[in-house]
Amino acid sequence: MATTRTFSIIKPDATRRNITGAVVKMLEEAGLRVVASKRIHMTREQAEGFYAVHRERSFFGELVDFMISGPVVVQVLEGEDAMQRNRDIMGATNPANAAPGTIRKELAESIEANTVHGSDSDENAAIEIAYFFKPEEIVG
Ligand code: IDP
Ligand code: MG
Repeated sequence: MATTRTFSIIKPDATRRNITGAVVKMLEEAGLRVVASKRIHMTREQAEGFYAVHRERSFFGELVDFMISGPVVVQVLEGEDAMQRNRDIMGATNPANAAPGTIRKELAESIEANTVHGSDSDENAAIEIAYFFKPEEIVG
């Protein structure tokens, strides 16, 4: 299995509760390495562009409002099969359905305020990484 990269966001519910360290600890314990990280407060335009694939979904407006309600931590994660590994440790979108030991089961507040984003394919990971990071910001 190859070493690959994926894109992660620690969402505003986690920065608000001061639990970004707890999230990173779970990512690291799952075998992922943070090779780039920055705390930002997204603009509405940035959040709408990032979630453009969801713009027809009923919750799009609320999702954008939530994602700009506070700072987030955008990250590039590296590891063996990083995209799938990250999705596995994140758990299901709705924390009520997430498996024990996953970030969303242990830490998330709701289906919307669910603590973490993770790319859902290697292709989208590359697109999402490039949306927030210049190549020279990914330092290993
Ligand atoms: P994912 O984050 O597990 O990949 P997606 O279906 O891509 O889930 O949805 C993107 C984000 O939109 C979710 O992480 C969550 O914050 C929000 N979301 C998804 N479904 C709902 C919903 O039914 N109500 C409100 N927010 C939702
Ligand atoms: Mg998704």
